[in-house]
Amino acid sequence: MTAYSDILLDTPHNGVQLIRLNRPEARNALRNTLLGELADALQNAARDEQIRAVVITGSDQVFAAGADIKEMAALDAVGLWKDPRPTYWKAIRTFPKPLIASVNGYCLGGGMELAMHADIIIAGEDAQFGQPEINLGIIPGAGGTQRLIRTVGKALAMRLVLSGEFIPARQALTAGLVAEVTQPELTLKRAIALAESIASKSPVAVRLAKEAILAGFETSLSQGLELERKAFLFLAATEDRQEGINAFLEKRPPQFKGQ
Ligand code: CO8
Repeated sequence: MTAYSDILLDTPHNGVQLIRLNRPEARNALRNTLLGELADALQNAARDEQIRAVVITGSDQVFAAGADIKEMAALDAVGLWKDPRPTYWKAIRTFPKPLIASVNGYCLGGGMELAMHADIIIAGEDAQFGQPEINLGIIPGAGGTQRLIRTVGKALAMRLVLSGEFIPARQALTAGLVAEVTQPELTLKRAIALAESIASKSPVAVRLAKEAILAGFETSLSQGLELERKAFLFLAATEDRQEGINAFLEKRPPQFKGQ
């Protein structure tokens, strides 16, 4: 397995790869090394048929405190333009398998944008979400303004981005940012259990479901319905669909193979 410095990879278990952000001294600030390693790990996970879902987590105190302010402060406009970060973000954005963020503590700036790249966020009661870039005289730069309005609507997106105020997990749940709130000590356990449950489904159906839902973010309803219809028809030709139906009729658990 590749050796990384800023992330830790657990041995995949029950089809789930756990990735831990691991820069405690900098509150998991997303320096280039970290984002590059994350992109690389996800690209490997995308190729590995044994891995059917990925969970990303931070520490008990912080998911990630944002971009690495010290690293980015050194970059002028041309430096930012040449920076590899957009390539890393693209690799995270296009990861085709389910990605679950398990969030405890601070989830700020680029850290919140990373969590929003996940398909599902599970948050501990202690989690705090915020886009404090405005306090630095800048704005979110990894999709924060766009994903927030599509996820929580204009009122809260404006409040978060313009004021830099944080919101607690419960409010993030009500706003639709977070899928579920847990006791802080149970967050990772729940995220892994959910990932394992998803990993036991047909990987083809899961992949197409993710693709169809994400398409809903950026396409018209009629185009989205068309895409869903085609994916639905495609799945009719898979062995997994037959296995799912047979298993139901035979009153046994299905064994999906991704075919
Ligand atoms: N980048 C770099 N280092 C950081 C960051 C960060 N985002 N966050 C914390 N650190 C470092 C601190 O500098 C400190 O280092 P040192 O020990 O060398 O002084 C160490 O981590 C510990 O930090 P604290 O003592 O502040 O830890 P606390 O547990 O008391 O507080 C907080 C944790 C609340 C998370 C606090 O650290 C904080 O507010 N961090 C910054 C949050 C923030 O503003 N995030 C948004 C970043 S901006 C962004 O994501 C997008 C664009 C960035 C471009 C910047 C260009 C100028």
